[in-house]
Amino acid sequence: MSNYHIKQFEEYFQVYRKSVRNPEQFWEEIAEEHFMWQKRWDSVLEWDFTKPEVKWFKGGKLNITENCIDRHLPTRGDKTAILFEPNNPTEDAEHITYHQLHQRVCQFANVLKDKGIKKGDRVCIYLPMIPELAISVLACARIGAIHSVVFAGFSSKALSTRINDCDAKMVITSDGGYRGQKTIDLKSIVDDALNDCKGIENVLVAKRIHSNINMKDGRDYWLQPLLDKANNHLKAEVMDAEDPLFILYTSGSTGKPKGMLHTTAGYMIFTAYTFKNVFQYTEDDVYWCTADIGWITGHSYIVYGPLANGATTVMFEGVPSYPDFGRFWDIVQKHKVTQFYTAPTAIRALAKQGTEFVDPYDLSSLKVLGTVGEPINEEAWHWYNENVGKKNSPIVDTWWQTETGGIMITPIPFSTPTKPTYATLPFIGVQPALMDENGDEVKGNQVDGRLCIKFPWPSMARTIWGNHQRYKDTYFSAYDNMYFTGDGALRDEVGYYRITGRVDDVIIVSGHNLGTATIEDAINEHQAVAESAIVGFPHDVKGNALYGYVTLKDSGESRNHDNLRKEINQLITDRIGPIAKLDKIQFTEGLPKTRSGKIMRRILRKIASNEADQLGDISTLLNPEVVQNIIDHKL
Ligand code: 7RM
Repeated sequence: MSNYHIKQFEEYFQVYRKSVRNPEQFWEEIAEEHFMWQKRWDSVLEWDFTKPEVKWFKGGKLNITENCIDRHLPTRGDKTAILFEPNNPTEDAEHITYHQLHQRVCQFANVLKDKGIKKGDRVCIYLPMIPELAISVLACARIGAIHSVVFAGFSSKALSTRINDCDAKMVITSDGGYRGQKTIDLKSIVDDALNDCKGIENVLVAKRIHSNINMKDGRDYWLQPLLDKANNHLKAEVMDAEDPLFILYTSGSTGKPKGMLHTTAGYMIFTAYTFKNVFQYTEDDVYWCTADIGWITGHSYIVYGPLANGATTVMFEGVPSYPDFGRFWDIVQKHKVTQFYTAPTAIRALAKQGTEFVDPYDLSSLKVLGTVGEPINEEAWHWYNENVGKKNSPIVDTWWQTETGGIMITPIPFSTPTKPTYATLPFIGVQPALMDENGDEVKGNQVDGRLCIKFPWPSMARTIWGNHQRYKDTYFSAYDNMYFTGDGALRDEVGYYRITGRVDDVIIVSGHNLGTATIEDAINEHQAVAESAIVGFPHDVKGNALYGYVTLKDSGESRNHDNLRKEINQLITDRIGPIAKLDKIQFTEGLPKTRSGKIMRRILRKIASNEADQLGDISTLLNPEVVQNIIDHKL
């Protein structure tokens, strides 16, 4: 039996037990046998959640790019590392081999050094999903610079806030990017942002859409001529196991984004190990995660995890709806994708279009399907299982966070029996706990509580950049000696976990705890409903009452809204009980969403509570325009 590759349910239990009984011995063995080090560590783990401080493999020396690239060269030099599928389906896909990736990363790293970037400097990357994005991330890691990727859909204001928060010295961007039929002018957004950023010395600009852009003399440089002159070899910087690898911003309960800091060795080991097992990756697979590298899912499961395993990882520039809603399946067929990892919001959007966009494609290459980002509702789960997986590919519902760095609760496909809407069991080395309001752990099964983690895992974020106190307050203060996730969860009769949503999405009505996700599931069963979001608003008898925002599949006024309201409340009564009935149901054209597809219930809650004047900055939403419309039609 190999601890590195779990193939059976029995093995999962055995390895899990080992990993929690003696975590240091367990992770030491994985680190030793499956990675390349320049110097061995002095201690495997030192930790103290009260400070909080966590150190994995202290004193160990390595470079993550040697593990992700160099070590594969003798055996996989000509294998495709990155398979780039452009926005335009008639443009050829680009196969970047490990050998080519090595050269391109070294060239890029030499350019960074030439421009004065040193170990520990922060480099902001604001690029669309083109190969330069993955390559620049790796180039930073090669020289020990800390990358801070900002999703290229964020506004100039969001960009400047992130550049200034970490004092970045350089921005890497492009003239623009393609997204379906549209182009986005990234360079002008950067120019705007930099009016507020005094610390930026240089901007490197990749050419993608050949648009006419402004280049500021002495500050801005076209990337390609610099790369052409750069040497394609560079010895990797020797990094300490706990040296910072990257910062990635995530939104918190307050307005200011949190710069989550991840370090080198633990992050590498956990993303690699989870990738191998959660996707049951084997040598000739073609793995595709549809996320953007601007999110943690892209960092861990497009770039680092797959490359650390010598995998072929697909990078898709476009959107699921271009040239039509069959694009994902066209790509799966074309590249014979074996593992496909996406978000519930994408599945729901595709399901809404009907099966005529899926049925024509040969999806028989698929072995494992994954979801991540939010709770997946039953309807979407079944649609995915039936129409994409043909009931023949296990679905891994993977729960994790920017803060956790890697997948924490998940089935192991072909081993763990799956159950719709359940992320199932903790991954190897992960020790979850459910906590009640009094700060006590809820033991046993068929219980619910707030999801915490009791013991460090290798890829946990080490701090919030520049604000360790906020890190402590947000994650280590709700419960003693626990990492608090901010999510609620239940554990069923066999110990499976179901993530019920952010704890701030639980609404207490007349003393009853109601999960918005549960109510939304009930509503979404209605055949006319496309999507819904429930929030609480103050009620003088019940404490809180429920306000539902509902979008319909057919937005035309073809249905009587009062009848629909009755039917929806009847469904809720049937599924949950009359206590969960909604006081108000507003039909709307759309729901405000983050760029990663999460419904912004905070905004809906303010509107329902007559606090629409306190919405704060909504410019980073995917669709800020729906907000005014919702306010105008508030009930
Ligand atoms: C990977 C990612 C984290 C939050 C997390 C949850 C929610 C993520 C699932 C999920 C239910 C899942 N990082 N979440 N995965 N909820 N089931 N499988 O999304 O930092 O952007 O978001 O997302 O609330 O706390 S994230």
